[in-house]
Order: sequence, then C-alpha cells, then structure tokens
Amino acid sequence: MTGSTAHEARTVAAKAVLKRQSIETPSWAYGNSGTRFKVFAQAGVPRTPREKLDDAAQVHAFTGAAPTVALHIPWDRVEGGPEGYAKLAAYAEERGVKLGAVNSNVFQDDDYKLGSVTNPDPAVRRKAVGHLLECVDIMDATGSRDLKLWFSDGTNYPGQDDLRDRQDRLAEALRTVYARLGDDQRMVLEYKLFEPAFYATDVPDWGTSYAHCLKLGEKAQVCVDTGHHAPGTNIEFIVAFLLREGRLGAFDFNSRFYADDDLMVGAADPFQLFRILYEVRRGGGLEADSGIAFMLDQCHNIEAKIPAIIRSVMNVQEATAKALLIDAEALAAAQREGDVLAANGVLMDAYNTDVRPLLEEVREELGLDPDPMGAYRRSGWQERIVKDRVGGVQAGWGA
Ligand code: AOS
Ligand code: ZN
Ligand code: ZN
Repeated sequence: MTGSTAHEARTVAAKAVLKRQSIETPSWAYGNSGTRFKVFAQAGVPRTPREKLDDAAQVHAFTGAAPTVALHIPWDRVEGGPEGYAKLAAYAEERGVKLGAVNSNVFQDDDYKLGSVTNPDPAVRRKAVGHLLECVDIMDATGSRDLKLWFSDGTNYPGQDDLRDRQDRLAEALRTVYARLGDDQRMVLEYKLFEPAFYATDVPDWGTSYAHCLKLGEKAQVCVDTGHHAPGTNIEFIVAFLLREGRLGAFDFNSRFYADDDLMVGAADPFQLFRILYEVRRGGGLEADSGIAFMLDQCHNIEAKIPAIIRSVMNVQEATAKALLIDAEALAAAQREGDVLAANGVLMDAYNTDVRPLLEEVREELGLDPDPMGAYRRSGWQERIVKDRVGGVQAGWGA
C-alpha cells in the first residue's frame, strides 16, 4: 500500500468508529452550578429532570453522538416510585435519548459528615447502603446498566478514624450492593485524590478502586475521572493498565488546571486527552462492544451550558479522530527499531492533523449539520428556553 492509500484506509476506518461513538452527558451539567463562593444563575436552565432531558436531546440532535444521559439521585428524583422512573425513561426515548448511568449521592446529608459507607456509626452506614440499593431499584426501572459510585468519604486529621477499619466498612458496603446487581448491571467505582476530605480519602486512587473491584467480581469496574489525579499523573498509563486487566468500566471526562475543576474536556490539555484516547484505542476500548461508558462529568459555571456540552462532545470526537489516525504500523515499526524520534513523530503527526474537516464529513454523512455549534445557535432553542423557563434549578453542587 502506498502512503496515501494507507492514509485513506485509516481515514475510512476512523470514520466508521466516529459514526458510532457515543458520549454520555450528565444531567447535572444542564443545571446551574458554581463554586463554594458563588453560583451564577443562568436564564433558561431546566427546572425538572424532564427539562434536563429536553436539553440533552438538543445536544444529541446536533452532534449525533450523545444518545444517553446520566442521572443523579436525588437531584433527578421523580415522584411515583419505579413507575415514575420508567415514565422518565419513556420520556427520554420520546425525545430521542436514553437514560444512562445512575449516579448515587451519599455526600450531601448532614449524617455524612464523618463519612457514608465508611462512617464509624453503623446506622449511618446502613442509611448510605440503603440509598445505593435504591439506586439499583431505579436502574431496574430505567433499564440503566451502570451504578456510578463516588464516595466523598475520608478524614481531615491524622488519628481521626482508623484507616484500615474504614476499608473494611467500604468493602462490606460494596459487597452488599454488588450482590444486589442484576446480571446485566455493573457498578463503576470512581476514585479521587482529595476533596472534600483533606487528609485521607477512602478511595483516593485507581489502585484502591481496582483492588476492591477485583475482590467483588467482573461486574465491578473502575471509573476514571480525568480530573481526579495529582498534577502530573500519567493518566494514559492508568488507562492502558486497567484496559489490559479488563477493569476499565467508565470515564468521567472533564479537564482541569488545578484540582477537580470540572471544566470542559479537552479545554485544558487536548494533548493529554489525545494520549488517553490513543490508549483506549490501543486497548480495544473503541470497539463497538468494549462496554466502556464514555461520560462527561462537568459543570458549566460561567459559560452557556448546552453549547458548552456540544463543544465538549466535539472535543472528545476530535481527540478520538486524531487517535484513530495514528499510523499503528509505522509506530510499531519505529518502536521495534528503537527509533525514539520516529515513534514520537508518528504520534505527533496524528496529533497535529486538523481533523475538523473529517468530522464535518462524518456529520454530513450522518445527515447532520457539519457545524453543531452554529446549528444550535441558529435553532432558536436557547431563546425559547430563556423565554419559557423561569426559576431554573441548581445542579446540586454548592446547594
Ligand atoms: C465528584 O468529584 C465526582 O466527580 C462524582 O462523579 C460526582 O458524583 C459527580 O461529579 C456528580 O456530582
Ligand atoms: Zn466524576
Ligand atoms: Zn469530580
């Protein structure tokens, strides 16, 4: 194959992957959010879970790549028990999207001051596990596959609690919830270096999450939130390792300059996103049946929410397209020969390719407008929600 024919073949293959790529958007990103200093309310934000789905449907309509929406309980609580959630799922489908992962919340009650599932008080632990089990009931009703677990649990001062006992309590809670999962359901366990605990977090890193998942079984998988590492961490190594071990269940994509900033994915460090997506490709994570949930976990505190989410989806698409354009054969050959500069050059060639025209073609071939940002702006949706919706809800953070 000549160089240009090979490039052509890679482009065709890349387009096929990009056409079926899906990125799950988080319901909370559509609502107001802020820092602990201030929430800047925006006009037109959703007042109900259904309105969040209406907005998510817009993101999918213009990108063709965001067909599912993650829920967060209790922020998306609806009346009517399981039937209420089944109705919410049906509503989503009418709008052209589906409900995705159910995010649990055991971090916002006064009872959880000293932890939820790792709290020294068994009554608080029972309450937290009760909430997680309720989330699985909701998954049964919505048809969601994944229960997303993030624990804010930890301690602020040395000696505050016993680090080992807290691991035992965590393991016990996870076992109880794991036992409740149906055959087609999974739990994805997120880790985070710090915040809100500042001395010791109970699930601070991928190794802790992985070790718990290993003991639980195949339905327990690690969730990598790209904003949850120490500065300078090589996240793509973690991704490569977890994929090798068959334990990478999900991503929470976002970007950060300092800590868990929850900014738009690909905004702070598009090169890092490209490196991560290359490892995803390398580990088979872009195959149709990889089972990896590619989710966004972001808050749009100062920028308009729907266009920010559209932009985020596009940023993931661009990084994926570049990762797919890497000439794997040339890379492997350079690596075999120990040609450091050539190997690095292969990666950089792909990274430095302008993939926007390729993605425009992909969208046109899918019957979409090649310019999702412009199409959304022209659609009039933003003006309509600003006029129709008064008194939008806060996403939950800082509430
Ligand atoms: C918190 O830092 C985590 O990223 C969780 O994923 C959290 O549950 C999510 O941000 C929704 O609140
Ligand atoms: Zn997250
Ligand atoms: Zn986070």
